[in-house]
Amino acid sequence: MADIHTLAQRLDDAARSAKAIAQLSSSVRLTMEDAYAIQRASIQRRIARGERQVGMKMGFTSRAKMIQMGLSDMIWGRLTDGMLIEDGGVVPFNRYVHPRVEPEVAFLLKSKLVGTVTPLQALGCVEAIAPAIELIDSRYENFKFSLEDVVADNSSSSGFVTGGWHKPDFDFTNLGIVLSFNGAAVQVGSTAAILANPLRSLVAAARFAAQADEPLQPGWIVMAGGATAAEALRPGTWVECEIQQLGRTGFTIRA
Ligand code: OOG
Ligand code: MG
Repeated sequence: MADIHTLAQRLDDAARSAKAIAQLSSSVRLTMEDAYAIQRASIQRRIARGERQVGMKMGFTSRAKMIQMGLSDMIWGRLTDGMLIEDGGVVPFNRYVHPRVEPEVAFLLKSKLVGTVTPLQALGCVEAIAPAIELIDSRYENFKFSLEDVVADNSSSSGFVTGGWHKPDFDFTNLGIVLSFNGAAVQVGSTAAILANPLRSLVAAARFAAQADEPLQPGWIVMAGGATAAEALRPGTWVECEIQQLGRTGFTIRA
């Protein structure tokens, strides 16, 4: 049986020092239950240092992401205010091990959401939607992991930025997306790549929240998952995500 707290500390230390570690599964046998317990314990360490949970992220909700990472089950992670990147802000490269970015859609919740819900019920809990970028950074060497390893590592969650919020009173199921580095497109896609409708990611998030007994809270942000494959960041890059009808968001990663 894995020692949850020791493993959580190993991952938390790796994230804070931006030093990669070996996959946990190379030395211990982990179940998915262990993996989520480790994730929870590592986030509790952040909370104990004064961070606050501000939402949830979904992972592997598009074919592009599943194919890129060779994994095909949906996963989730916890977002804290310490991961928030200011829209148009600057972050230092050396805070991360081997950062990547991916274009996403973010939901801002206006009411509690948990359990088995329909897409329409999920939509009823959404205050607004925004274009977003997730900065993922695996704490494992070579950005390689099993499903249990990545879940324990908070599903690679490391940073996120959101643009302007829009009332969700229009059809956002198939909006064009461009992810660009220094103004040049590096990934193009559509919100339809996210489970054919990003609301389905929110439906899944509500189900996971019920399993974890941690309802999604009003004011929380839910990141729907990368719509395209992730792109590796190089120091000194201005990253931007533009989504049709939703506008843009971005940041610069400093050398
Ligand atoms: C795991 C996290 C996946 C997404 O949006 O699919 C994820 C990873 O690719 O490192 O964030
Ligand atoms: Mg993501």
